[in-house]
Amino acid sequence: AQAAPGRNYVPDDAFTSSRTQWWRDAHFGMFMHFGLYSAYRGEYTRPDGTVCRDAEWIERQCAIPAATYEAKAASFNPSSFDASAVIGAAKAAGQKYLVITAKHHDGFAMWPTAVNNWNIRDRTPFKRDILAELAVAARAQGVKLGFYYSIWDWHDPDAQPGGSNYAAYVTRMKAQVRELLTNYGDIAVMWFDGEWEAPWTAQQGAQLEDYVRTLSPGTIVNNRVGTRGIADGDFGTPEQEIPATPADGQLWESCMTVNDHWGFAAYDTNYKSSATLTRNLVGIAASSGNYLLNVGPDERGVIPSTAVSRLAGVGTWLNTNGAAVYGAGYTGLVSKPSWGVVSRNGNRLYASVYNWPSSGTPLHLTARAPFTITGARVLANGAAVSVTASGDGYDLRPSGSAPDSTASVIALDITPTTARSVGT
Ligand code: H79
Repeated sequence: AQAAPGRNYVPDDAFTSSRTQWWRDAHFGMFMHFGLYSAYRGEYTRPDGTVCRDAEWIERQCAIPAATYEAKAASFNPSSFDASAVIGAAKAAGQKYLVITAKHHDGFAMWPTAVNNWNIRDRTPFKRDILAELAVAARAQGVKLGFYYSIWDWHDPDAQPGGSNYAAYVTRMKAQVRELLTNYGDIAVMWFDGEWEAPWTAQQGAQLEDYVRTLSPGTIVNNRVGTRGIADGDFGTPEQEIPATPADGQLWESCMTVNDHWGFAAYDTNYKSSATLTRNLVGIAASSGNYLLNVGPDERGVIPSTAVSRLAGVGTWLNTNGAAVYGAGYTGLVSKPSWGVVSRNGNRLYASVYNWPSSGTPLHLTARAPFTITGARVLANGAAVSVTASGDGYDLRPSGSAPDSTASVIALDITPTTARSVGT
């Protein structure tokens, strides 16, 4: 959304617009960092034999000579890339959309762009159009598709600091964005990055946001297109964090890695557990945010199997407990309890219990506004839960042992309320 330059940020229609409804309900997407950097597998061996490690930043962090990085493309052949399997992994995880790095900071296009020859068709033996294959598979399986596009570009000569013709680069950027928004069917999300690097300006950000809106009015745009208050898209983008107090008048999405890197790094086996990923998702959804969880396919184009299985664990949990996430959001009705989180969808609260009580011990809900509970049951098994008014709220007493050690959900019917699945 845009506000006039110089004005303070004002909340926009993204909170309530039918344009963003699917995104606000979905809460969970897959981020995929896949590019020429993936060919390094996270390691660059210097001419002197020493090894430097990094992922999608490897060209910069390891000071790989430009000619060396360019030559790497001749051996980039991710022939095991299987778009149906990728989309299938997202579906199995319960993710409703995929955002793929069409172009990262290295400037390398993962599609056969007509704008330059720094792309997968002109430089690799692989040649296939990753984006087209994903578009077909995503449509077939009912997953929405978005593109990540880095405004910061380490390769285009006109985009370099001190370059003589940045305007020419911006023209090429827009031509690439046009390709992305017109050649692959409906594009659900445009996810820009690197907008903080000079000489990109707030005005150029506003023009680019306008450009996207004109070409594709339905596309949801992230805030890294420009500068807050001038061009800040539809949603904020906390990176590798779950903000404690996210409510600031803008939709938001936390992008986070499943291990410790965005791009593939063979040495990085520090995968988060399915339980951690699930609780991240539940907590984010209960604050009306989205969770964009990243995976990095390897040099063959294959998502590491550990990543796939950890994501699948989230999907298994969602198969039973998805009502606590999909279509749900923040409730101002109760304080956040110590034993879990509470989300809300209309006249139903979902108490996701992380620490299940021993028999008879109550889970206390502190009410911040008046409401009554007319029914309570455990989603996993339908077991009734005893509810009693207590002090500043209610005590819930479930019986038996926890149906799920990650999070067991108690659904509470409440009355009277105003339906509200997002809020501040
Ligand atoms: O695409 C992912 C990152 O590559 C990108 N945004 C996410 C989604 C990003 N670009 N820049 N930054 C994030 C911030 C810069 C971080 C840095 Fe570093 C710290 C650059 C150098 C030190 C991270 C750690 C990259 C290299 C080492």
